[in-house]
Amino acid sequence: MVREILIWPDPILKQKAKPVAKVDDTVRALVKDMFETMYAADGVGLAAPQVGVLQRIIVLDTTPRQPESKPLAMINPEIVAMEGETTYTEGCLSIPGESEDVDRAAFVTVKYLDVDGNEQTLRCDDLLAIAVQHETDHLNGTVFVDHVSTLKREIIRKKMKRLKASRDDGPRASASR
Ligand code: GNR
Ligand code: NI
Repeated sequence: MVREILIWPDPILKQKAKPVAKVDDTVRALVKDMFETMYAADGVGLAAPQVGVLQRIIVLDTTPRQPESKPLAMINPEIVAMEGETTYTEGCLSIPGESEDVDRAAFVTVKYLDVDGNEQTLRCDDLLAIAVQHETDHLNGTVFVDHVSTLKREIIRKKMKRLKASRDDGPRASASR
């Protein structure tokens, strides 16, 4: 089931998500919905708080629609090492149409539970390293605009206010605002 993605700013997106106590069928059903939602929205990652669930779960696929596409679901992910520096122009499904440069670590090592509850460790590079940092930010109540200047953030806040207004009562009504 494709779920609705919350648009920033939303109080849910500012909260810290809770660790998953047990990887059970409810968690696996949520992971399935998160993949469906991420692919439907053409994203490369999605964090549970974006669909209104304050649990520490993220899904990733940095090469969707490719034969070697590798869907990754991470439960209780924890970045245990960061190396190097890089800058990437990031977007977010909760901030549609906007993108800004964000400084990140170039490589991250992440520990997590897979959907079978087994502990995994993965060293990530390229877009996957960026996405893991972007998604774990979501679990801590942070979005990419929290890493840019106040001015840029406030401009984006106004744009999202207009976007939400147009979704709430149609583009016609918001055209006069
Ligand atoms: O789909 C997404 N693309 C993206 C591009 C650059 C840096 C980060 C991302 S993650 C984003 C999906 C999303 O909002 N996940 O929370
Ligand atoms: Ni995002």
